[in-house]
Amino acid sequence: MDARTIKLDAGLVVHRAHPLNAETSVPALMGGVVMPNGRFYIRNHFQIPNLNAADYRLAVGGLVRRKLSLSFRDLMQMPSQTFFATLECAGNGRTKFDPPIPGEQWAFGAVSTAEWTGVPLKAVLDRAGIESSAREVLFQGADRGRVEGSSRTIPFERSLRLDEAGDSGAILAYVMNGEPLPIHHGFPLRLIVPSWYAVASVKWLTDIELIGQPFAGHFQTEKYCYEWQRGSEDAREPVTRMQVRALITEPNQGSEIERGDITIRGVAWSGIAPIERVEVNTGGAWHQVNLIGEPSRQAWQRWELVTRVNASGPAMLRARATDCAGRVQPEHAEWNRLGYGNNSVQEVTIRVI
Ligand SMILES: Nc1nc2c(c(=O)[nH]1)N[C@H]1C(S)=C(S)[C@@H](COP(=O)(O)O)O[C@H]1N2
Ligand SMILES: [Mo]
Repeated sequence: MDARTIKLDAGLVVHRAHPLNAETSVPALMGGVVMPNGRFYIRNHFQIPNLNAADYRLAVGGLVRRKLSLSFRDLMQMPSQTFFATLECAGNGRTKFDPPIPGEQWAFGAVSTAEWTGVPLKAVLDRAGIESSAREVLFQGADRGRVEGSSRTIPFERSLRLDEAGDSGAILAYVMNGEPLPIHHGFPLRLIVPSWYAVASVKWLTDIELIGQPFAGHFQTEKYCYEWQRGSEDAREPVTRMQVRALITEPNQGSEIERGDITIRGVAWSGIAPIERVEVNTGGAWHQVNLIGEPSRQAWQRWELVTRVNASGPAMLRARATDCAGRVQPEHAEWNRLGYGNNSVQEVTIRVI
């Protein structure tokens, strides 16, 4: 199997070419349960590494009883699992924070859903045998480069605590929507940690190391942490599971809609618990929408509402999701220094004619 370069679809908005960063346009978010691979948002910190499946090896080492070096074929021969999972960049919605925050300027489209197939992480860890002194699992990608404030070259690396890794249902994925994992999304192998902000889902995975101390690398402790100002103190917390959120995918911002019955559609998800309800406001009361498909903590659910709008002129549409753990989307998510987890209620203005 070769690395496939995907044809990027017109539904992608490219923010940067080097390294490639592109979000799914809001109209493209509409519709299917999954996002076609060519429209799936792309978030890269470094240049894309070009690995080939024939000499690929996944090394598993550190505090294990048996070190492993698994070929692509070894991995394909292990029992696999397939599921739908939504990936959302923790920076999705960053442009809606005020005051503005530097970093990739994501609107709402740094989120997509795919059907992933791969080997359960647990099966690989069981094969290696975890030593009792191990505390975390560290995942390393093949991509590397320099980050601000340092002259060293570093790899993209992230860790999970052993309890988090165990509970998460993570897989080492090699198939995305029935196709070999495209190069942009981590060919030949990537971690998928369902329900977590996608930074946890390390692409181009080449090394798994069991370590005895909390990992303190750049992408773990300098980035991907909420930093809130609380009075004179600073509060800090790592980005973990996705916050509850609904997006309106139809109608589009700025569109003209005829008076009468209008159809409002969107998606909603939460990494904490399945969605319980989504309510939509067109200017007066909140209306409960119809949720479509199966509730899941791992993947978004589509929703739809047909409602009457009689007055012509500008109208503001808002959608608010609540999950089964009782988390409700806030009117305004709390501003944080690096601009993560912005799940503020989205506002879409249309013109009724
Ligand atoms: N090796 C590697 N893995 C990575 C990244 C990266 O830059 N390098 N970016 C992470 C971030 S921040 C996100 S949001 C997701 C994006 O996955 P996608 O490009 O498949 O949408 O990959 C994660 N895994
Ligand atoms: Mo991200």
